[in-house]
Amino acid sequence: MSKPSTHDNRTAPARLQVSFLTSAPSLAKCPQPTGPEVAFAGRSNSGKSSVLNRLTGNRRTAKVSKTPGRTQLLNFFDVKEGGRVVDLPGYGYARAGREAQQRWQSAVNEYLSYRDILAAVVLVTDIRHPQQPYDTELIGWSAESQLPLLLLLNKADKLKQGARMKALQGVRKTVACFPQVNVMCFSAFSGLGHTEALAIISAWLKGPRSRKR
Ligand SMILES: Nc1nc2c(ncn2[C@@H]2O[C@H](COP(=O)(O)OP(=O)(O)OP(=O)(O)O)[C@@H](O)[C@H]2O)c(=O)[nH]1
Ligand SMILES: [Mg+2]
Repeated sequence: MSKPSTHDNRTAPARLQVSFLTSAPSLAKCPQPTGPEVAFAGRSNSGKSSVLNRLTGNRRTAKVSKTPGRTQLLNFFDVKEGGRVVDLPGYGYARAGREAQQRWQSAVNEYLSYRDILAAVVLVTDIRHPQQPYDTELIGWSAESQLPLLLLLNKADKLKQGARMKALQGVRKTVACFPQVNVMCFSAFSGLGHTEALAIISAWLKGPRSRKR
């Protein structure tokens, strides 16, 4: 028999255990709220779905695609230990057509503005192009809404260590005035940042059920 590990992992799960609940095209069609929800937002193709898959340890949780605009609905997943995670459609995908873009955009905006059960947001950006226009707006909005935000500089595997740290420091400086924002490098490919991000998200999912309005 192997020797038992001295490392206690009971407080930090190794992955988020989720099951797909439903997809919604608008706030009105969202499922009945239960526990806290953590939403994954960001530009199209920044890797929101891939990040979620890394956190669940299952490549098939959310659909990933090289073609931007893959996620077109609000996708809800029940988390085994309580709460939900929501994979949102991305913003800024010009080729989707103005009408489709506006439809997703207004569904995302409505969800972020009026979903009382929303506990926190994971903002996924590409480390090579962080803080694009709408990203900055979302950060400002989370401050006004008093909603915690985890800013992931995803695709960190695309940069060498020096460039990665430079990007991280640059972004940290610009968000220093937002105490509700936590920034970290992440790679859905290599798993960099996985443990830290998971600890933060798990704590949010166990937190109070709704935000103050
Ligand atoms: N190198 C690298 N590529 C990544 C990483 N995360 C995602 N990608 C790639 O980026 C592309 C977009 O990934 P998705 O997870 O579908 O992105 P998304 O933000 O959900 O996109 P939409 O649903 O269109 O908004 C895919 O080709 C992924 O394989 C990462 O950490 N490193
Ligand atoms: Mg997606």
